[in-house]
Amino acid sequence: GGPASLSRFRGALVAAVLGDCVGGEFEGAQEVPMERVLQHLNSLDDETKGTGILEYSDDTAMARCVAQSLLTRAGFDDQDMARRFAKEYSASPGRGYGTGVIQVLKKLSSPQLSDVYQPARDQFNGRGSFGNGGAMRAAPFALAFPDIADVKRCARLGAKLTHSCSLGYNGAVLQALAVHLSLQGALDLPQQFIGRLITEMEELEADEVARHDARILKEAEKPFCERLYRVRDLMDRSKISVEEVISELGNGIAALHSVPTAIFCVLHCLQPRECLPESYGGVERTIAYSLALGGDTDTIACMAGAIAGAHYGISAIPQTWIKCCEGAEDADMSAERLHMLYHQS
Ligand code: 8NA
Ligand code: MG
Ligand code: MG
Repeated sequence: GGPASLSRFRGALVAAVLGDCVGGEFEGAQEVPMERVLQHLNSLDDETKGTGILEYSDDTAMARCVAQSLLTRAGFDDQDMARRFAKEYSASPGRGYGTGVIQVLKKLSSPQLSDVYQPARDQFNGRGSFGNGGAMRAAPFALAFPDIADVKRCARLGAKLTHSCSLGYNGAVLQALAVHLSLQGALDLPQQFIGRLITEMEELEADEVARHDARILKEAEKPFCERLYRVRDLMDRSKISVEEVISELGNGIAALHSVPTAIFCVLHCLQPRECLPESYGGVERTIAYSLALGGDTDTIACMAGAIAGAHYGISAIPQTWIKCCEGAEDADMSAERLHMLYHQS
């Protein structure tokens, strides 16, 4: 489909859920041979195997809250979104939330709370979380607002409800921007795509607070920019080992060690790769490759899935995968409603 077509919206939200659901199998594993990844993915196609339904985790649980809040309020409403996070957590606490964020979600359910951003600010002795929990749920912001300034502002505030460290919320903005650009068809020109992300992050990371956080955490002056430059170098290489990707970009639970990695996965898989089956389309390649990196596989595959799904569209996603993943059909319906909201504004 063309820029901002319904197919792209559906692809983005559905592939994000698939990445989360199929990625759960390997979350936290440091070495994941591609053979095991392909075995796991093949079992989804084989109905006789009775894999059953793969459950979604915190990534999808929170993304559903974001989408529902944006739809119900026809825009960003921090109180409403915070309430939904808290309610979702208390209804299903066993979805694999990070150990820190649980404290925030408990505090957000208190009726006495006057500032919904305060619990997040209190995390980690006042430094705030730099985890990828803000980024993993950022895709719906890109699907709700056509204006890039709204995407940036709302993705940042939405992340700050749980992640007040700039290395946490800037990761969420980067993820939302990647989905936003992909929806517009920007991945047709990969060099320009990465160039635009770098330009945007150069501006965001020039901010005083971001520079302060980077200094405290002993990161580069502009940490996300530095990583995106590495992505740009790596994407031009025809052969690159999994070990090298992990050591250059990371595969961990920090936004800095996972959002640029997810973006790299999408770029690397724009073309067929020797290590992946020829029968695979772009979404399948991207998700399979993300899982083979190990580490925070559900979250990296979820984020890469959203960006790739926005590029290839819903037709690139196997029905057999959709049927195996909890919440995939729901995501498809939310995407349709977000598409209407986006084109209304
Ligand atoms: P979070 O805010 O609790 O952050 C995740 C973790 O990052 C924390 O528990 C800390 O260990 C560490 N961390 C974050 N900020 C700081 C800081 N300022 N100082 C020191 N340590 C810090 O949770 P989240 O919502 O960001 O979740 C991130 C990931 O963890 C997600 O992938 C989610 O699925 C979850 N998770 C990961 C694994 C895994 O093995 N990779 C397992 C279960 C859950
Ligand atoms: Mg998860
Ligand atoms: Mg995870």
